[in-house]
Amino acid sequence: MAGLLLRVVRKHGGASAGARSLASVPSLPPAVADFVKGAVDECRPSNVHVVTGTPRETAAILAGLEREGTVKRLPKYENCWLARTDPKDVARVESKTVIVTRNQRDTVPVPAGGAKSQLGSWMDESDWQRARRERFPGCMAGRTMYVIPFSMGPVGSSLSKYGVQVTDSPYVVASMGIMTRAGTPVLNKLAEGVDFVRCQHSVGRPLPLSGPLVNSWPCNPDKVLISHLPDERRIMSFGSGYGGNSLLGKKCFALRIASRIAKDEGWLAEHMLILGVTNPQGVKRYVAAAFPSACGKTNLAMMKPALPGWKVECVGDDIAWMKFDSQGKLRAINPENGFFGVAPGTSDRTNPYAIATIARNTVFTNVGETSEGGVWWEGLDPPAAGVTLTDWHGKAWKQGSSTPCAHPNSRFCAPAGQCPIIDPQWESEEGVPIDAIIFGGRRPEGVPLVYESFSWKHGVFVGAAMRSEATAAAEHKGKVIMHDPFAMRPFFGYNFGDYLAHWLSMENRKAPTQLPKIFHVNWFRKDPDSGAFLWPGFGENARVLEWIFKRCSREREDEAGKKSTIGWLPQDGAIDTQGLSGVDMGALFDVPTPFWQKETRELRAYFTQQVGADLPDEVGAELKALEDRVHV
Ligand code: OXD
Ligand code: MN
Repeated sequence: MAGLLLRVVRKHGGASAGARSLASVPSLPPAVADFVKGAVDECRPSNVHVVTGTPRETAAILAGLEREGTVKRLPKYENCWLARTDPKDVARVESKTVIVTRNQRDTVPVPAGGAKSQLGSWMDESDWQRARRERFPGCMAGRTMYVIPFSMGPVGSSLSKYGVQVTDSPYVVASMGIMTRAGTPVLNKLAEGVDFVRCQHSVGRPLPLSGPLVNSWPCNPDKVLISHLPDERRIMSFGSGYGGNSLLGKKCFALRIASRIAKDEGWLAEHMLILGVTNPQGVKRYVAAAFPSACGKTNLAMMKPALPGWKVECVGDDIAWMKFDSQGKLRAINPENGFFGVAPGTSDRTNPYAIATIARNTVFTNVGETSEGGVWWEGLDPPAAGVTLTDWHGKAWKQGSSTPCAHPNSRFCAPAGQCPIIDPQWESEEGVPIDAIIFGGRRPEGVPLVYESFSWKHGVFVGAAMRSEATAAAEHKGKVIMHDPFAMRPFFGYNFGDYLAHWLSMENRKAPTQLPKIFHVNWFRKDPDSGAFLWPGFGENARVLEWIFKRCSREREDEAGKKSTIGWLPQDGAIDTQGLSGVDMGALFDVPTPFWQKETRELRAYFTQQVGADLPDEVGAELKALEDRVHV
């Protein structure tokens, strides 16, 4: 079969949309055809389908998935679908995610004393070749290989980049169709000869199956390997059909590979949301914000401000590509075309605009289902009387049960354009101008609601020092406070020390440069006695955005700010608390010296063990200055 297909590929100068319609499909641009031919030779699918991206094609793919039992229609909504995965395939698998470079130090700083790097996983080229040989040959037998031409960013924008993903998962095709701009317009762009990232993905379950599938969800958990070859601009992912492991445009391309391209080309690819905020006078500013996974990025990106007269509009909820323009303004695009958001906790109270966004054309994965053919998860109001629930395993579920109805990392995958507050500029080719960068994390103690860095260098240090409670988005368990510098720990495409140097270098650009201000926020501080959150969060975070807005407009350094050991804090009264009751601003802004002494000791140990000689001197000097200020 594979031989036959290869002959077909050669005859047409490229792979085509499958045996059914070989004659009617345009041939692929030569570089794409070479890539596809290589993948066909290796994976030996029985058919090849070049994705055009038409609604009719998407409907046919979803109908096929429904027939296979991989997704079911949710009749309560228009064109919404539910997938239940194999319970062994529910999250990103960081322990099986690697970057392949000639030298380990190109990927990660070499940790002290033979410890394992927490800043990425390097794989040696020959080990990777062996791993590839153990996985890919013949892995698509009996299946269709889909060829997805896709664009990260609006097709034609100077900030966009292109990719071609081959995959044997129609679920991935349906999801990439939402998360990226995919299909014929991108193929036309590729025909101009533009570079593209080569993305090869297989669920790793050739036909005939060697064992039964769970939930009709093909995957191969024992053999999962998500590998990146930044020098070749190539991604090869095997064994998982889930989220960031398989929708290769997202974490693999838009962060890991793109961060490396960005370093080479002088821009930034970051794990950041982008939002526009307009004050009651109609002045608008854009900010980009980096938070570790599952810290409420989507909620902040779509915030409904509690402050009268203020407006927030969403450009993106997960990834920002940013580049200084010729006037020196940092311009950002959201390279994605959809939201792949964590469902539990999303409700009319926490994120009404997300709820509106996911009401149609959405693929849900591992959420609960109602007897009315709707979706349900923890955080939503209980369903109406008489409506029963089925959990993410497909079993009857009752409130109060000891297991959750929806998996904690269950997701919605919805078109960004459906968001009622999508920013009018969200697809602008030149990107939106960024005035402020915000870092943040889940810090139950010691870290104030908001502070501003003293300088760009200090801001880079603040990003490097980020820590947060662990998340359900990956396989970590429990509530440990993990280091997550720049919220990029799982997503760095190259050595973190070099990444810091790249950020620092923005200050020394020869061209005009207006550096954005850098802030740190913490919505998650808790009362040590009661354990309750000190800050109401959600729409009330607009009060913090207002202070940030004012700081960006300030004429004088000390306007609305007071200097503390860790950065500029709001002066008393500078944050509008009108209408808020029971909020202890004193506790929220306390900067306890013993806490910061411990924090700096912890940071020094982390930098010493994990970054070592690769830590730029400027960042070391910022740590020393903080130690001196808190008297370690
Ligand atoms: C995500 C993540 O899915 O950060 O966005 O894990
Ligand atoms: Mn993310």
